[in-house]
Amino acid sequence: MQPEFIIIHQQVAPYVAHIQLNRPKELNALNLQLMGELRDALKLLDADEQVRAIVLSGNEKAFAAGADIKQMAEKSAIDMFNTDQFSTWDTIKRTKKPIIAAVSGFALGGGCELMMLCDMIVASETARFGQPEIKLGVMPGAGGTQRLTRAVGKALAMEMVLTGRFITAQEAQQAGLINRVVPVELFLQEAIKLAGEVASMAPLAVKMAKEAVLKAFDTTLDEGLHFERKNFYLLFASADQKEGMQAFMEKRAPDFKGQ
Ligand code: CO8
Repeated sequence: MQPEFIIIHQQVAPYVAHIQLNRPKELNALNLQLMGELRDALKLLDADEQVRAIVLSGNEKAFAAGADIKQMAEKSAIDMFNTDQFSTWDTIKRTKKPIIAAVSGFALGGGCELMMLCDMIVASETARFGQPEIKLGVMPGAGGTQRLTRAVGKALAMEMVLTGRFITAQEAQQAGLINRVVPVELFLQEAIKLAGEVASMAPLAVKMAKEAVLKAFDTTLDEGLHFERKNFYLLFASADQKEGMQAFMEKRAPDFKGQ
């Protein structure tokens, strides 16, 4: 069945797929159906050998303005528990291929949290980031207190989470939340370019390197180093390691096959 709230663009660059959140009238508010469609699309692309990196965007006005408040407003705690919407987020988190967020306009609440689930972030000058849940009488629930704090530090995270203040793209870049800021007309193009660069590397090395970098967020230094070393050794079992090093010695570009 065709998804209703996302659009999947295949091969926007060699080995790069693009998923666009597409509920423009609601500023891409993340309702349960949209999140389910996104989870399913990412699972498919993660298994597709023709895809090596994924770009996730909204539109110029909004990446996503958060969870769908209208869908949540009347829910009880038990409804929320039974719906278990975060299992969708847990599946998205397990995507092995890198996801590059292309952000313009609002990235708020669950939208900011979804963006932080991505591996790199390219933002337009008009992007605004925030965790305004506090203004609704709740708090972030999809990683906002954890990933934001790890990215920007306690002082700014506390301020954003406790006051709901939005920060600009410039401030977000200075704080280390995002990779780069570009003029609005270029945000998608730049994200695709960055994804294309990653997609030209050896796919197994990219996946294992992503896994190892993410490991840094939930383990000790010693365990992380051990994990890194195992992945490093494992890559010597790949044909692409032989090809990459041979190509270097022969002074030619490598031809990576993902094996
Ligand atoms: N949910 C539902 N509808 C929304 C949302 C949202 N989060 N954001 C905007 N909309 C709708 C508006 O209701 C409006 O619809 P309508 O035309 O039918 O009234 C339409 O989108 C356009 O919005 P505005 O008219 O408000 O546009 P403005 O440009 O005036 O304002 C803002 C833009 C500032 C972004 C404003 O819309 C706003 O404050 N939105 C809510 C932001 C917010 O509070 N987000 C946090 C939501 S809670 C959350 O994310 C919890 C996450 C935890 C788990 C995540 C699970 C997915």
